[in-house]
Amino acid sequence: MVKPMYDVKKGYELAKEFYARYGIDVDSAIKTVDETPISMHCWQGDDVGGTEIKEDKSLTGGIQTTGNYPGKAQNGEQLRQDISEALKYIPGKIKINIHANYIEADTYIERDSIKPEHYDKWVDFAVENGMGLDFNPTYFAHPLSTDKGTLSCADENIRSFWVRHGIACRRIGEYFAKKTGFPCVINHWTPDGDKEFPVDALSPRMRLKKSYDEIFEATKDVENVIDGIESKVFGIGAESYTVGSHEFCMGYVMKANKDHIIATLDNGHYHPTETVSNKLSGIFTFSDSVLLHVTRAIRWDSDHVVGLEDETKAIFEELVRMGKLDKTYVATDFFDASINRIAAWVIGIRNTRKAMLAALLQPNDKMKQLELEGDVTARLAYKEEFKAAPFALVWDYYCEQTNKGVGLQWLSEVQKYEKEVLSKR
Ligand code: RNT
Ligand code: ZN
Repeated sequence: MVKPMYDVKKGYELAKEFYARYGIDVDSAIKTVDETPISMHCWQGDDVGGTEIKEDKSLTGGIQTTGNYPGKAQNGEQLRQDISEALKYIPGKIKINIHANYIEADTYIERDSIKPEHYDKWVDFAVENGMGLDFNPTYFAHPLSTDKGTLSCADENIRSFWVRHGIACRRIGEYFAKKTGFPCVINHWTPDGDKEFPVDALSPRMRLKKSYDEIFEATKDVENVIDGIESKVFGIGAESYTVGSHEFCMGYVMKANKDHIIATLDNGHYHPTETVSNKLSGIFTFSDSVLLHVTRAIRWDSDHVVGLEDETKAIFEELVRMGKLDKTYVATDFFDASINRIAAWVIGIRNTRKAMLAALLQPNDKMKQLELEGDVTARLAYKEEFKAAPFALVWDYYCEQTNKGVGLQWLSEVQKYEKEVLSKR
């Protein structure tokens, strides 16, 4: 890699001195950041297309990738090659997160008949790299996923088909955990909803509850799998009503009262004035854990690449200040097809980890103390002061230490890969 543009070590020493004045231990912050896993979503690499053997691979369910940047991965091999390229520039512990439609079999396998061995190439990849493997049922992009719904469908044949899919996925999750040695986090998201507000809003929700109950009951022997239940405010084509609303999903998780069933909060899934950062303490009052889908919503659930913006930082500040970072499963979920897809991963996941570091490099105990004493003036002074603290110098040092590229060093490498590999696809 090209030489650093400045003396990174010197910058780190200076920053260390700055933070020490506030009693902040830079090295322990680096250690925490490095050891906190981020689950890297595979679907940024191919616009959520998947690797099922079928004609129509169009994306449905009210989510969309926009853009047509050349070089998208065409199969599992290419996708893993691209993930490996991105991982060269992403520091810290990573898990790989795949969807059921990233199956690799010789023929089309129906979603309710998928088996662990259909994912062995992903398992081998994870094991070779010492990483955990997370999973997601794919309740969308399928002829039986229509505006009639999936797990909430009134047609019993369709509903039970998707229940069987959920069951198969939990068994596959257990297999992943066994093979990799890391627990498998599964996220359940259904696109079910209505363009208009339904006359009967309750029945679909009762059926969704019944479906989740059936999935968990049928697989209650499954071990080392954690299940996130993801809510959403609306999707394209289902603007008025979402069966798995926030209240529904939170209600389901709390009522289930099982360690492995937790809420998934995707920060693209709320009204613009609602923030995930502000919801976390409410969730943790009643639940021991949470699954995060870190994304960036522009006006809607647009799934832009994660930015180092206020809400991203606020989410990690909340987790650090509550002492819940190690109780949180952090996963990324965005899909931008308008830029180099490897750069999208690198920018978004680096930003996620950078926000984590920025949150750890704050006088959190001091600010809590000031708040307790009612010194709200000093609290604001500290908060504002640390927005411009030199955490980037610590970040650069961390990237150098882990050999993941300081600053924009990764960019020319990714451009080279685009020229040598992506442009030839
Ligand atoms: C959709 C949800 C869901 C998906 C992935 C592909 O709005 O965020 O998590 O993005 O499962
Ligand atoms: Zn999501």
